[in-house]
Amino acid sequence: MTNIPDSHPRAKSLRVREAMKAAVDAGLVHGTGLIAHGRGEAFDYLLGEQTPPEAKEAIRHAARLLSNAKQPVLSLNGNVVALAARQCVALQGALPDLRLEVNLFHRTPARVEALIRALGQVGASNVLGMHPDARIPGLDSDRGQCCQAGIGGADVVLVPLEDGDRCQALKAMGKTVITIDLNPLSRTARSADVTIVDELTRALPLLEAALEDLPPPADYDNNAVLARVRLRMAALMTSPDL
Ligand code: PTJ
Repeated sequence: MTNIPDSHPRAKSLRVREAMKAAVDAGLVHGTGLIAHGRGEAFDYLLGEQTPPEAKEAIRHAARLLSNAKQPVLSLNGNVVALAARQCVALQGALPDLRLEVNLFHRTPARVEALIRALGQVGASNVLGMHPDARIPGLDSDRGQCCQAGIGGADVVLVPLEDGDRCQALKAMGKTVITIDLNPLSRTARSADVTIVDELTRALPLLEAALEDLPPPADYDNNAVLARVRLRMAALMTSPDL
C-alpha cells in the first residue's frame, strides 16, 4: 500500500484511488471503472468538491419520488459498491421498501457474486442480480439482464454512475429514473427524470436524511436544474479568484 501522508493536500482523494485500485484487484470494480472514476474526479473539481444547492434540490425531489414508489430499486455497479456499499445499505435502512440489485455492464457471474458478498459484509441481505429473469427491451448489453423483483418490475429506479443507453431504455419502459452523476452533460444526466449532480458518497447520506425527514412537495424541472449546475461550473472555471 502506498504511503499517503495525512499532510498531503489530496490525501483523501489519493486514498479513494488506492481503494478503487484494491477493488479492481479484488474483482469488484472493472478496470474501466477507474476511468469512470477519473472522469468523476474531474467534474468534481468543477464543483469545488462540494455539494451544490442544485444537488440538494434534486435530492429533495428524489426522496419524494422514492418514498411514493411502489417498487423502488437501487441499481448497483462495481464502482458504486466499492465507493459506497455502507451508504447504500444505510439508504435502505431509511426506506425499507428499497430493493438492491447488482446490474453490471461488464457482467460475469463471479463479479456479481463478489459484489453481493461485499454488500452482505456491510449488512445487506436479499440483494438481487445473481439470477436475472427479465430483460430491459432495446438494451443489447449485459445490463439488459435484470430481475423482475427488482429493476424489471420497478416503478422508480435509482441508478448512480449510469451509462446513458440504459437510462433511456428504462425511461422507455415507463419507469421514473433518478441518477447521481457528476457529469451534468452526460446523456444519462440529460435523460433522467432527476439528476443529482454530486459525488456519490456525499449525495447518498443527504438522500438518506431527506428520506427520514421528507420535504414538502414542490415543482421540479430537471433540465432547468442541470442548466444552473452547468453555469455554476462555468463560473468556477472563469473565476479570476482561482
Ligand atoms: O461495474 P460495471 O461493469 O457495471 O461498469 C461500471 C462503469 C462505471 C465502468 C460503467 O458504468 C461506465 O463506464 O460508466 P461511465 O459511462 O463512465 O459513466 C460513469 C459516470 O459516473 C460518469 O459520468 C462520471 O462522471 C460519473 N462518476 C464517476 N464517479 C462518480 C461519478 N458520479 C458521482 N460520484 C462519483 N464518485
